[in-house]
Amino acid sequence: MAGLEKLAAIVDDAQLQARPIPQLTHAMPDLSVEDAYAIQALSVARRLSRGERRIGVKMGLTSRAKMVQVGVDEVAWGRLTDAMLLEEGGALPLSAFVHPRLEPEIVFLLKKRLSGNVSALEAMAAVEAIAPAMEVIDSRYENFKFVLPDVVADNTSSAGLVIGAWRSPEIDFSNLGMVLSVNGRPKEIGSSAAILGHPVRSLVAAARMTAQWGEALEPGYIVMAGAATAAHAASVGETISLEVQNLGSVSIKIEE
Ligand code: OOG
Ligand code: MG
Repeated sequence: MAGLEKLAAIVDDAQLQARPIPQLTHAMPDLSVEDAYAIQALSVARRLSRGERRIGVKMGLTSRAKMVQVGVDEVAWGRLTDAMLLEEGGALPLSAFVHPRLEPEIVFLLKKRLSGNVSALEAMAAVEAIAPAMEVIDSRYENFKFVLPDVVADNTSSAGLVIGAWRSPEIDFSNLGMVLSVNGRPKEIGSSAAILGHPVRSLVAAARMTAQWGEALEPGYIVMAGAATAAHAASVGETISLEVQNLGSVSIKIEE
């Protein structure tokens, strides 16, 4: 549909130019979540046609803290590409983003395909490794304001990710302390239990929700479980780090 293609170009251009746009639902209050996922798929197809490679899926709004911060109370997912990967310990150029925020996450690396309704046990059996991660979210909408169809069309605010060292998923990651620090001072403190009660539930939800839109979680994919706390709005000069109990840490420095 041409209309959806046009909307996909609008969100894609906003991302490319790091320029905020009005919420799509302002002009189209009836935009459905279904059309929003179609816009997301088309906008990510534009990225792939520019040479980016699909690397996985991110889950969003899987914790109460996140739902409250943005005022959307439904889980959503987005598509990750290799262009979003940021070097652990490296720099994040603020000018390449509209108004980026960082948030503490746990990420899964899959060794088996997962699709549709799977149990937590089946989901765990597909996990090769887990790692601490920070996601950079950057809503392309003015003032970081949106409702569900807006954020879904905007690839669920996907912008960047910093992934720490991978380790065996055998460790119990149901309730690990997660501390997001800014210049060494704790800013957001939470637990992996805030992610749907257990992060594996986010992986189960990812398998189910992507299948609803004709996709599967493929071997080699990474799946971000969603943030355990509210996100921190980044400023130039900050070093932002995340420490996850028993899992390790990641950090990044914010530059111009
Ligand atoms: C939507 C994306 C939410 C998460 O981890 O909850 C998300 C947003 O807050 O802009 O990535
Ligand atoms: Mg996130």
